[in-house]
Amino acid sequence: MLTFDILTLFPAMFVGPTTESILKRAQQAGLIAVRLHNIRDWAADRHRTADDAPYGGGAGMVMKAAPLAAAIRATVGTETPPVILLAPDGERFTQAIAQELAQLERIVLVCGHYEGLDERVREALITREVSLGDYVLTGGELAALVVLDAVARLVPDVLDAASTAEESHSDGLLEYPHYTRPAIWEGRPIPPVLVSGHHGEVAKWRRRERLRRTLVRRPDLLARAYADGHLTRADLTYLAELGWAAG
Ligand code: 4GS
Repeated sequence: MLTFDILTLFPAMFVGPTTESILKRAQQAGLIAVRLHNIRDWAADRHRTADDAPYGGGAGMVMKAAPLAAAIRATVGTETPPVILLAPDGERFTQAIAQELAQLERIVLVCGHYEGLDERVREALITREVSLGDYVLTGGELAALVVLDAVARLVPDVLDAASTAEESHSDGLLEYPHYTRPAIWEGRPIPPVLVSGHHGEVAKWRRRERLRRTLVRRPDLLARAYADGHLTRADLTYLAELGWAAG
């Protein structure tokens, strides 16, 4: 069981995404737990203030240290889970990080909002910072949901093993194209090999499609797959036919 503790000023933002489909089923099956904590619940004053104006002036508001720190400390308790802040200056979130986090028993996700949090909370209590990418969101909530989703689906039995084994980014190649009935749609036929009944030929075609698509769309990933030893002699022969030379 992997428990996600999510600290946020807007717990309602998590309701739809965590109460539908696979994340809903994973919780019902006891494979993951999602616990939402409203940072405001740790504010000391009558107005439950969680933010304040920045020292030194400037636009926007800053998340106050005390309520956020109290929320983190109460949530962490006596255990030592990673306390991960979602922020654009963190390390880029990748499938490798998702794999790493999926091995843990507990993850605390802290959603920054406004201009950010008081830097001293970062220094004192945040153990890791993760960014979805080089763009600016209104808050860390959507980023936390992406991390939650990508990690939860890697927890054993949340999906069937086959669906995570071959997919994009797990072995560094993009996926092969998928088709379902009808065999001809708006004049477009499916690749005949898929109905040939030759499983070996299907597997070979799919591997080649993965290589070709990765070469065309993400040559950076192909170079990485090569460097990581994910490409076979047969792969390299096919790629050479496409004009790709390693390095
Ligand atoms: C991201 C991001 C982000 C930054 C939160 C501005 C509100 C916002 N969080 N990956 N303040 N990219 N956060 O844009 O994680």
